[in-house]
Amino acid sequence: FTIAQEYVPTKENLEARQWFQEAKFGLFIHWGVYSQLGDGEWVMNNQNIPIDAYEKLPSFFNPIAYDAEEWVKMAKDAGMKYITITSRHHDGFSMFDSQVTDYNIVKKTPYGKDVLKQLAEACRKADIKLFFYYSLLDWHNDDYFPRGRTGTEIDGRKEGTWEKYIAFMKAQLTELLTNYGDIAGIWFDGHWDQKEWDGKKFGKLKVDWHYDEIYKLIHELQPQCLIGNNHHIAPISGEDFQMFEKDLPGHNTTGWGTSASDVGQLPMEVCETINNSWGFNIQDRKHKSEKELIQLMVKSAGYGSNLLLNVGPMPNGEIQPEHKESLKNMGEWMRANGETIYGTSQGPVSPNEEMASTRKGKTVYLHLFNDKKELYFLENFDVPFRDIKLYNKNKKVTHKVNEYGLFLEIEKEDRDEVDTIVEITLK
Ligand code: H79
Repeated sequence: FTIAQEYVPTKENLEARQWFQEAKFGLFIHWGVYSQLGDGEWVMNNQNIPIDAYEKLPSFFNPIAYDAEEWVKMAKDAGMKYITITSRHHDGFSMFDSQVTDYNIVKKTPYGKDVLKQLAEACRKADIKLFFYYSLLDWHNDDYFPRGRTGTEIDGRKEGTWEKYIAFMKAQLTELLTNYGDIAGIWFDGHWDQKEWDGKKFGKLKVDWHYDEIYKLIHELQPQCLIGNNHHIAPISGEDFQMFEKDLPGHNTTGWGTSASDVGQLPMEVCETINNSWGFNIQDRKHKSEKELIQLMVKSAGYGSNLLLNVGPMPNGEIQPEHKESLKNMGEWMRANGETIYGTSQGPVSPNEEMASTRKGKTVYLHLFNDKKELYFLENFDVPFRDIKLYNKNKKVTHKVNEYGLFLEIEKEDRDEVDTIVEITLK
């Protein structure tokens, strides 16, 4: 018998994890031929669009306004340290030059160019790291058989062979990790498609995803490449970070989130939309305010996690103007306060609706979100400290310690509508 080999990350990989953990803020990009319908990236499934009808979409995908350098500059100005882009989403269309399927941007669109290649070059020039999102599930490929629980009504696929599908994914991942320089990570999604679901929770997994082989292949090609998988369960051996979709670590407001016991020991990343859609959606009016977005980032950091914030570019290749505006504002905030976020780890006070905390060495940054409140009580705060003052202002904060914890008094004039930052210097 054989004993399963436990994954041991290489030195390069551990260094990359350290970089990742300190990076704290990245840009997620959902862009594909679906963007043209303005109804999100799930449109093929949601509207049960047959294969032959959906296959018309690439024939007029021509993003003449796409400027990779502009995207990268936007991300950088927002204070983001990396970009994660959809190389192939659930619709199965490859947004890159692939030799193992013709169903790709170079072969099937009038645009005819590899958008990932351009992005990879722009990222390299600007010193931004690049991750590829890669869907495990596929609504187009015959070999994605047995079918998962989504896409079941889509007409036009034949029955194929699972092992061929695994080989196809390996070939594409080899392309993605060979033709685009150093790739910071692969972001898998769709695992849950092959799990039973009773309307409330997931059940048994129906297939073997061959993660052992796939993860090994990735790490052999690029040892520093960080593997994450949006499977909504505790990390699997071979993974390097854990992501949380639309929920903070250990939370489950979405119904498919995680419980505290699912949160592992790996670097973490929360992903969220600026509005309520990943792919371009013309009817989405749920744009989050600057305050909501910044507080989300701060709370993520309060868990020691990164925030991967999404934009869904328009079919012409431009980013939605209101999303650009949000990112610009976040960048301004980051330039003033980034010191309290980048390179920090989880602070001594767990995040809640009213506060979060981050920590760097002997400094704790306490982030207070309620500008209506004068007295803050930090229960059981028993870390010995020297000094408490307002961040970036030369002003002490009135405070008191007793057997219950620490009391802070924040005067009205010192409160910030988005985040009042208090700096606690530890002994
Ligand atoms: O790429 C974006 C989305 O398209 C993808 N992940 C982000 C990053 C995503 N797809 N689905 N979801 C996220 C969550 C939806 C889960 C569902 Fe289900 C799968 C809804 C129905 C099937 C989980 C399983 C909830 C019910 C069954």
